[in-house]
Amino acid sequence: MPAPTTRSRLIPAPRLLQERPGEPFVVTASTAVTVGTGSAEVALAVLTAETLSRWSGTTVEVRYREVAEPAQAGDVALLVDPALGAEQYRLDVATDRVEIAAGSPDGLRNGVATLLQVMHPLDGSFAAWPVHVEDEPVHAWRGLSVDVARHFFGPEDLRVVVGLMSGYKLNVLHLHLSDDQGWRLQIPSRPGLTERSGSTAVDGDPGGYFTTEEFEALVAYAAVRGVRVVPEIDVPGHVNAALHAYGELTPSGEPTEEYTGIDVGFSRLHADLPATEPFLRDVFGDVAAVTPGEYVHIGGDEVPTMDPGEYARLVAMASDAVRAAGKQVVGWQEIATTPVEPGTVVQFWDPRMDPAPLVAAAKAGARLLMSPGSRAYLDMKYDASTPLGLEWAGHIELRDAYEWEPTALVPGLPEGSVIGVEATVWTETLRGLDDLMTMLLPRLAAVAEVAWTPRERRDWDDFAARVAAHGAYWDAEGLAWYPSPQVDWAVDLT
Ligand code: TNX
Repeated sequence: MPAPTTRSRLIPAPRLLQERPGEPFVVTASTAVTVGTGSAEVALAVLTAETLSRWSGTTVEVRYREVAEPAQAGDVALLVDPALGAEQYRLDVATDRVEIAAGSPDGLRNGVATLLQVMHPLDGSFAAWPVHVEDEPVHAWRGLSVDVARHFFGPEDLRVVVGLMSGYKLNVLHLHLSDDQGWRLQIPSRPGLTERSGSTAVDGDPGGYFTTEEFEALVAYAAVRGVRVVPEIDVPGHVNAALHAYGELTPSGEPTEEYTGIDVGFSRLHADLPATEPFLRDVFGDVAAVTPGEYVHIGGDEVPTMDPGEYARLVAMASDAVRAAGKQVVGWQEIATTPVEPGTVVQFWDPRMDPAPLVAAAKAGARLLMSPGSRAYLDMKYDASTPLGLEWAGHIELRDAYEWEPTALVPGLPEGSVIGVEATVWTETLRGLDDLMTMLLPRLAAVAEVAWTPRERRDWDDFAARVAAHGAYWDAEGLAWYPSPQVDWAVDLT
């Protein structure tokens, strides 16, 4: 029976992979995940043992090592090795043991993700062919942004998204938590935001929102899986949900009507209203309080009617509020037209805009996160016949989502200013998890490889052959996906 080669399946492609001779490592009743006593390593070991148990139908235990010792027969050993970089790992699968060494728990998690991808069903259990992998990512920020404002996606859906992300070594979940159509995170200092704007959504569909407790639970669930949550409150445009909840934010003092259409660019804050700055301080303070991560996203996109001076004042107010709460600022690329502080993360999205301010911001110390609309906007239709999605940035077939280089998008950027890659999925047309997954899969796997794998190791034909094996996995997980005609999905993995 021909076994699938490990080479044919791994996404993202690792830097070095050598297949070794010998019989496969099989999960049995004597398999144990062994680990040191650091809390992050232990949480990872427990999760790994759970996954191996579920897949193999055998109970895999966790064993703690008080002192560092080499892997014994039967072990899946997780070892922290300070000689390796934080996200770097080494995976060795031998017939009788597995060893994963990494510079930190994040690196160990990367190694586990690779191990799980090289496993396959064998004789009623799960097995991995002997292999040696040495690997580390090109980019530190490998993200997915999900718009939970146009249509609401709650904790259950987002746990599925987080699971999928961690399998592809994506480590940032950016949540677009507010927009014209709805407000999705409870803000204790401004309860009206979710009370009055939590239940609306595009087309009058049901809305919803995260209580602070639900949000914190999701953040913790994601953290164990190596995914940091970056919350976005979009200002100074895209704010009708806020104006509907608090009339003091409008010049007339009257709240606006709720909005359930999908136009952009009509709502805005006002720098001169006395309520505006305290609103920003309260909201970003409360958002920061439920965010253990370093970053809070202030939005900043698409406010075409505002004069540049007022726009810059409002971006500065929001940025100051974020920094006062101890967090670093992330914003859409338009904020680069204002003076941004060094270290600010500027998110490129619209290739139609003049790149000069981005280059200037990067030269002044900003870091760039690459989300090009025509490659990484996974709410774009695959082709003209895709029933879901939008088309403003064109159609994005799988190959389009794969064949691009993030550091080459904006000419003239200083070396090292690109910190990463983020896919986005906007939900004007997407209702429910199946719609979301149909747009994400298979393209999310492509963007994940762009974010992880060096350019010289990426090859479309090779990717297409590997991704073909993932369809069966998505089916097994019950995930909806789009069978792109660019791939021969009919691979036999038995
Ligand atoms: C542009 S990306 C937007 C969103 C839309 C999206 C639809 C960005 C910063 N703004 O408001 O939902 O296009 O693809």
